[in-house]
Amino acid sequence: MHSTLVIGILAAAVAAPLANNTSGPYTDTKGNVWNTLPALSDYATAEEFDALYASEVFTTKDGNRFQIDRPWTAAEASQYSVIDNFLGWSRQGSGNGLRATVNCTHPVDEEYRAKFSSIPPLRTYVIALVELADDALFANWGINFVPRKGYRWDSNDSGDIVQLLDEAYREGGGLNGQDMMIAFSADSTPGGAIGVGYIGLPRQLTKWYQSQSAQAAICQHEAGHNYTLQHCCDNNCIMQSFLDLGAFGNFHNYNENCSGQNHWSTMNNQRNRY
Ligand SMILES: [Ca+2]
Ligand SMILES: [Ca+2]
Ligand SMILES: [Ca+2]
Ligand SMILES: [Ca+2]
Ligand SMILES: [Zn+2]
Ligand SMILES: [Zn+2]
Repeated sequence: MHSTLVIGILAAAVAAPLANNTSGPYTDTKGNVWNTLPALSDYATAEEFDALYASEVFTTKDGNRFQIDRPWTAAEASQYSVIDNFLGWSRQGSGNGLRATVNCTHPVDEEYRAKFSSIPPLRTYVIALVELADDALFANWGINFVPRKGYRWDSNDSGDIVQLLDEAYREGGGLNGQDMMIAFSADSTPGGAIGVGYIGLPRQLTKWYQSQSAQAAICQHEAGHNYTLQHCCDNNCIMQSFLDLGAFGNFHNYNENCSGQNHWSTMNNQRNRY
């Protein structure tokens, strides 16, 4: 089968009223209520933050569940900026003869659009980013993300990352008849989170962060959440609570304690979800 990748010209947002505009306050699994999400910058060390929140699942007022994908510490930033230059990205494989095409819509906010001189290079960048993100999904489980539509969306500059996710969904016209929303934002986000994806829903948002390959890794991690994965403690798995570029493309394949999941087999079971 052969098909041409087409992503539409960024259309103006459709003024269609959609639900899901009630991100917070958030509750955690212990029943605590959070008016603002905990931020790495409020803690002395990443270890302290991770011990409290790496495996926590938060719930919006709508009942949508998510986890906090924290930004890098300064030490991690220097470590991973070195790794970034040496990664091989092409893992496209056979998909084991299976195909699960996931057509995608891509709301892009004004700060992200401003990184580019015009729409064509933005479009090329987003398509390449999403195509990197799905390589391991396709090779292992036949999940093929296909960028189909782009949308202009203007992000509220004071929104937290979950509010950005919901705003992108609302102002980007929801799923636009596609299977999944993969949104992009370069807004300054209180708390510094780098991405978010609802657990078990086809909605995710990747922040402008570090490099195109780093953003592809964020997008892949959020896709894991969309396919019901939760954070793990395997230091070679992309589903850790912070971005590990060395783990790009890897999903652990055994029953792991922090997540309570086998990420590889969960993905395998969920491959036709969307
Ligand atoms: Ca690909
Ligand atoms: Ca693809
Ligand atoms: Ca904005
Ligand atoms: Ca807006
Ligand atoms: Zn996460
Ligand atoms: Zn894992």
